[in-house]
Amino acid sequence: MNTLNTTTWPQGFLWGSATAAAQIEGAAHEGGKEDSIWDHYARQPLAVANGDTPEVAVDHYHRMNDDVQLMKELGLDSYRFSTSWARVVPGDRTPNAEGLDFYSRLVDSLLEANILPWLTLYHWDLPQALQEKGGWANRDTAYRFAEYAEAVYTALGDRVSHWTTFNEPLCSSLIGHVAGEHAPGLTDPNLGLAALHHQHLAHGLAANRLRELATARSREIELGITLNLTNAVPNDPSDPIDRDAARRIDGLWNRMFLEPLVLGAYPTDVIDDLREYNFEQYVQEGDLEIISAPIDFLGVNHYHDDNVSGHPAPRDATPGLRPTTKPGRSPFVGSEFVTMPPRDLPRTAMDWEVNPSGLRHLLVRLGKEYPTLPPLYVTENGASYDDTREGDAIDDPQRASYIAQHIQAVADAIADGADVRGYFVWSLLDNFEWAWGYNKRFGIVYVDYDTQERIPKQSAKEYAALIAATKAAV
Ligand code: IFM
Repeated sequence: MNTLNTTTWPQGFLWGSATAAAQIEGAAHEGGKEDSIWDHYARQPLAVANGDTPEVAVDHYHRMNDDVQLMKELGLDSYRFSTSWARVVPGDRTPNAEGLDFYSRLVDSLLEANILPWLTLYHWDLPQALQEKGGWANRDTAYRFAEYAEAVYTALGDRVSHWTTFNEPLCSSLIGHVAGEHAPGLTDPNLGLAALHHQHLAHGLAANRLRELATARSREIELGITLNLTNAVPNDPSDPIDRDAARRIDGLWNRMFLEPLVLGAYPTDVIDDLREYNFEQYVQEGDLEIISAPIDFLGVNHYHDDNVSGHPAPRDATPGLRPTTKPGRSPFVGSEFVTMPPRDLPRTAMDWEVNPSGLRHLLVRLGKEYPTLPPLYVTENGASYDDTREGDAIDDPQRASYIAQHIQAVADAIADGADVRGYFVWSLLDNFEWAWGYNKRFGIVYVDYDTQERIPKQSAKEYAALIAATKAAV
């Protein structure tokens, strides 16, 4: 990492790391917390690899102060974490003071360590009690989300300036409700599309509510959302079937999320692709105005591009880019059969291609295609590899190199004119990787799941050295 040009970084560029409540906290039924959809889903047979659950995770709930100390030692400017709705408002009842107190102590601890708290309100863990009332397919959940946002703001708004409404709504809508590979594990395109629109609405309602609350208290607030955006690359650019499949994936995965937020409209080609589902039935008058409430930043999560073909995959094809616990299911809506044959690139333990130029391309093209976009932050980027522990050292040269190459790609994007203001590595700690359970390690800090011991990996040390070098260069 030290070979990176440390002088290209804009003043105030934020170096951070990210986690999410359900992936690290544990204490799933402690301190007043009740089931989230992930607690419930993980208990279903075959839902999660090895039958793993978020019940204990990496016990961050009890080790929070030590984890903040680790962040301080790494020299992080900012820590991106999420609050658990099921901890803050368990069972869809009234706010839980003990749950809010945990986040209040976390925020105090971060500020004490001079680390900017970067708070995400929804990283996929809906209270199960709300799922039982229809979850995201029920429009009412959007209004409940704004109430939850207000409860968190009331407790933390005096100290937290950076607020993200949603993390990767693509996953919590289509992957959870169409592919069935994430909680709530449903496989109904109609529910997925309803969830997609209701999550957008929830974003807009919460953004407006947070802005009003901050204004009434004369507080500065930075508001945004994080999307997982991709470059959909036609497998054979000369093949019109592959090109159209790439258009559909770009439409469904990128533009259906970006455009209502940024342009106040859904992309017409995708609405047309979805005509058999009558997507517009979910959109009421005034919704798009709410959804396109101004934001101050866009968080971009990017790990790999998507190589898209409109032709059926060969029977023996390498599994696709999503967990394959339920082969045959797909996060696509529509009748096309879209596959992702591997390109000739190195791959991570997730079988995701390593292609840093994709990140550069994405960051640059976002600014060009959407000139009204606010500043960008890379709110997640990182890699899973099968780490092995040799005594007290974890050498993870592949992850260290992945991170270094992607940080270089961010520097190159900035040089090409992209307005990128920060980079958050995913993840601070090894953790519960959703349907993959504890099988996939993304942390720059190793966690021994038997003892909960934390050991910074080589990648953590190199990331810390890079942060220190960029600061020294200013
Ligand atoms: O672990 C996830 C995270 O919760 C959301 N973005 C992708 C990461 C790696 O799969």
